[in-house]
Amino acid sequence: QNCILIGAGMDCGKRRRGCVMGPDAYRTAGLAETLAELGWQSEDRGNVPGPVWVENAPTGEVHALAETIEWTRLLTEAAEDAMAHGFPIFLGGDHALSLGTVAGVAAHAKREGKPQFVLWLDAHPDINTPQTTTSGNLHGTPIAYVTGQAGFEGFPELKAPVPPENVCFIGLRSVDAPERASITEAGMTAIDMRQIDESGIAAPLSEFLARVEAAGGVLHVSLDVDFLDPSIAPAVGTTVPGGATFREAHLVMEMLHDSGLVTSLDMVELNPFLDDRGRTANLMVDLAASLFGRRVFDRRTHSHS
Ligand code: DIR
Ligand code: MN
Ligand code: MN
Ligand code: MN
Repeated sequence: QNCILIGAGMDCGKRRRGCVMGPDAYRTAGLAETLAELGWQSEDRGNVPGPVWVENAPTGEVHALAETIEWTRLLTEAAEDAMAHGFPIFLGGDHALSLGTVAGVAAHAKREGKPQFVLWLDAHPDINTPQTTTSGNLHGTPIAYVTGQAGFEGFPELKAPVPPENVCFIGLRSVDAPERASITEAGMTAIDMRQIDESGIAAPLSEFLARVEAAGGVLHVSLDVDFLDPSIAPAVGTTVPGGATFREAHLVMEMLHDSGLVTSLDMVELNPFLDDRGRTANLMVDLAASLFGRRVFDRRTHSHS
């Protein structure tokens, strides 16, 4: 069992800076050591040398477009390559990095002849396009890009668009009007916080995992820090109250582990500059530990290789 750690300190997907420090915060919090305790060897490939956005570079209404396109190219390649060598963990960096990571893992899945599924754990669906965004922040756009929506001129051509029905959002509580429209139109599975209040988080997740399993699919998980309630995870620029609790988040990760379906992971939007003595970085590493098999007792009902 081999993990590949890829630092992607992308910081130009929004205006507030600090996500550039994310990869080293995860290393400092002991990610590799934690994985080793769980029987996973990791190969740390260091940080992808993407372009650094500089304040006075020319930008239009969309923030750091050229830099984001270049990051997308680099990360698509890095992700597709890493998939052939192990389980990649992309250490963000802001959520714009998923423009590349999801495109790359989906390209790999296509070559393997397997359908790619995506679980988006986030307060936001990140399904704006460069046309619909009102913030101009491209970290709010990766789902639109990877599902092949129009409006991404200049970005690398997608080798394998993810079918919208293969996307599941969990944790939504901040959705822009054009985003709501495209989620409905595309028929994506969108679990908002109200549904979690009403049914618990396990039922809708089980339903989605059963679909992935039945399709013989592989699953990419994209974990945004703001999926979590800000009271337990303050180190993120876009805090939204009413997020997942400590146990809801661990339960998701534990169930994902038991499913045996997850083949790649993004850990995004950690801004260590906003953290409180490393508690958010530590929590994110602990959540990764649950995904990689840390548990109190074994409850597995079926096993995958
Ligand atoms: C908003 C916020 N929907 C936007 N998105 C955020 O800027 O497009 N995503 N914060 O994480
Ligand atoms: Mn996000
Ligand atoms: Mn978010
Ligand atoms: Mn399986």
